[in-house]
Amino acid sequence: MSVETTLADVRQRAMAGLSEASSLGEILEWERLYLGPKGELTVFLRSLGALSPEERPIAGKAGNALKVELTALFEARRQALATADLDQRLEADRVDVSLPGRAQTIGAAHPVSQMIDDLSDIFALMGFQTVFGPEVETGRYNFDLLNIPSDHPARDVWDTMHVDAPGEIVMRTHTSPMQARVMEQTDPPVRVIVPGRVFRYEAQDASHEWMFHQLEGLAIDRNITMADLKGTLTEMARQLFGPKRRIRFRCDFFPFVEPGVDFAVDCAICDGKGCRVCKHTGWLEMGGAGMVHPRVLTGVGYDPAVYSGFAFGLGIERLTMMRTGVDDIRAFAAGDVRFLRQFARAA
Ligand code: FA5
Repeated sequence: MSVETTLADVRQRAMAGLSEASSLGEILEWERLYLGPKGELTVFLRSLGALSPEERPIAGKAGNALKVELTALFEARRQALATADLDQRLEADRVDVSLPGRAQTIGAAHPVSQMIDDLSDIFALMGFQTVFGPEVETGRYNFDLLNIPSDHPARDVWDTMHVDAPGEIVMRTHTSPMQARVMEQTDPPVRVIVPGRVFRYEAQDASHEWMFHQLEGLAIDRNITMADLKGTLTEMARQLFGPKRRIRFRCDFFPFVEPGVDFAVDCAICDGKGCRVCKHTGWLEMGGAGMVHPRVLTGVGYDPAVYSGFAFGLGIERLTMMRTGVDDIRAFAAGDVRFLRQFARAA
C-alpha cells in the first residue's frame, strides 16, 4: 500500500471516529487511538526512517499535515464536548433560587435543664457548689455506704437496673451515692448539690418515669441542725415559686438519714387553698430529706461527734411540673418539639 493510501485510510477512519464520539471519555479514547504516543499516526510518523530518501520528505509532509488537521479537529471537538458536559452538570445541579429557604432552627435548653440551671444559681447564692457524679454506680456507693446493706429491706424500695449479673454494678437509683463520693474526697465543711439522671425499673404513669432527674443536696459542718435544712429548703422554694412559700416536713424513712422527712411546699398556684395541680391538698411534694445518719458519716471517715449535716433529694421533673403546670411527666422525655418549644427561653 502506498503512503498516500495509508494516510487516506487513517484519515477516513479518524474522521468517522471523530464524528461518532459523543462524550468526553470517547473523544479521549479517540485521541489515544490516533494521536497518542502509540496512536496510528504517531507510529506512522515514527516509521518514516524505513522509507526511501525520495519518499521520506513527501510522506513526512503529508503525515504532519494530517496530524495538524486531526489535532485541530480533536481540540475543537473536545472543547465542544467539555462544554456540553459542564452544561449538563450545571443543569442537573441547578439551584432554584425562587424556592423558599429552609429556616434555621435555634435550639433551646430543655425545661429540665432550665430547672437545673435555676437550682444551681439559687444554691450557689447559699454557698453550694454544683458537682456531677457517675450514672453507672457500684452497689457500694448506691447502697452500702448509705447504710443500705444487701439484706436490708430498704434495698427493695428502688427497683434497680443491674448492669452485671451479681448486681454489683447498677444504674444509680438516686443521686445520693454522691454523698459518700464527695465526703470521701473532701474534708468538712461540705456544701454541694448534685443534679443528674437516675434510673429505676418502674412502670411509667403521669407522675413516674423509669429515667428521671434528681437534685441531691448535702451540707456538713459543725453544729448543723434541722433548722438549717428547713431554712435552706424554704429559701429555695421562695426563689423558685415566690416570696410567700412555706415548707412542710413530715416524718419519713430513709436509711441514710435520722431523722428522715419528706418535704412539700405549699402550692404556689392556689396559694395553698387546694387546686388541680396540688390535687386539692394545698401542698406539693418535692422530695426526701433529713439529717445525715451517723453511720454514713462514720463510713466516710467523718467523726459524727464533731460533724453533723443534712441531705435532701428532690425530683427535678416534679419540680418542673409544679412550675409549668405540665400534668404528665412522660412529656419531658417524649421528644416532641412542639411541647418543648413552649418552654424555650432566650439564652
Ligand atoms: C430518694 O431517692 C432519696 N435518695 C432522697 C433523699 C436524699 C432522702 C437525701 C434523704 C436524704 P425518693 O425515692 O423518695 O427518695 O425520691 C426522691 C424524689 O424523686 C421524689 O420525691 C420524687 O420527686 C422523685 N421521684 C421518685 N421516683 C420517681 C419517678 N419514678 N419518676 C419521677 N420522679 C420520681
